[in-house]
Amino acid sequence: MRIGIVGATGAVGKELLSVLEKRNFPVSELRLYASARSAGKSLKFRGKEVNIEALPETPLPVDVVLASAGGAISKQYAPIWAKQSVVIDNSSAFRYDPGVPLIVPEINAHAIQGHKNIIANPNCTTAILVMALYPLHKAFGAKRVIVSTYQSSSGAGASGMEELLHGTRQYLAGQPVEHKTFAYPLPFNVIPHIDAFQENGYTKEEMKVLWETQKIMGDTQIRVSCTAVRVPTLRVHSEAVTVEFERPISPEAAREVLQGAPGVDLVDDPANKRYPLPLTATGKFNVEVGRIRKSLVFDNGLDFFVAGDQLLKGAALNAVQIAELLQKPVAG
Ligand code: A2P
Ligand code: 11C
Repeated sequence: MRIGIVGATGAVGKELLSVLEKRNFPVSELRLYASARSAGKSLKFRGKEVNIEALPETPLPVDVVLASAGGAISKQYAPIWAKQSVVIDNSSAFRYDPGVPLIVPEINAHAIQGHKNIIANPNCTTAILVMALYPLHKAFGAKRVIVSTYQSSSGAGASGMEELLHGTRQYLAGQPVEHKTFAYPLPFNVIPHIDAFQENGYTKEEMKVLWETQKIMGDTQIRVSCTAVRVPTLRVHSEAVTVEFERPISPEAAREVLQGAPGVDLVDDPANKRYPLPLTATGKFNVEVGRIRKSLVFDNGLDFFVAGDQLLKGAALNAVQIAELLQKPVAG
């Protein structure tokens, strides 16, 4: 396949190159696009330098566009790219369009059928949540979900990571900590504010977790309440999750389900200090799940903790997995 990466120099763009390599994706030709600032620079793919081009305003000469340059670029250009290519879009621009599939391949690969050349990749927080939630939902019927997130700086892109590193150096040097990407300095802080506040008091990031969980799991009845918090890690989003199920559930039964779930690593041995961590989930394709215990609040309730590399399963890996689906017929 001829592949184009839009936003190739960004935090997700760089991971797309690495995931295509690691999964040995059949790339016949690779085109890299970014802003005019990056035109003329290059990035390495399979040992060769590939030139970065300024994004043109025309359709792109590729079979698949992997887009990760933000919602505004996708909104403006995806309909143009879709004339000639299948667009796998990492932004939220088309996710809530009923005609656009929103895909996590382990969960709803079938929904890709009938796509009209734009396929949406979910928000990273949602993708990591549903990897653990969906297998449990299938087995026990999830009704209500309460999530608190611990989201890394790279969720805000390369500038977020840079702001955390730079700010940490400033803090340790006793200097004032500058910030632009985040509402407050992030080093040695946590910030309960990701994306814009909505009329109902939730942020857009928090509402995305509800909207997208319902769409991916194909269940508009499931209720999800999220508190999204930025923490000073470089990558991996972690989430504390409480779920009330329709049917009785025990930690043992949940572990049995998650043990066999695709894309999930059960890391749940607290006696030996084994539980999900950004430290161990960084760079991993699978999402770690642990700290599984019976809820003290809900009958048929379960508490657990997930940690997933949001640049991978939450973005680049999931996008490449969607491109892999395009290569083979999907069972209904
Ligand atoms: P550039 O590096 O040239 O600014 P991140 O999500 O890490 O912030 O990355 C955003 C990506 O989107 C980068 O690759 C960035 O390229 C790219 N980008 C930003 N603005 C544009 C634009 N106007 N046209 C094309 N790509 C853009
Ligand atoms: C963050 N989850 O951590 C956001 C970034 O809907 O694709 C991803 C936003 C999105 O800031």
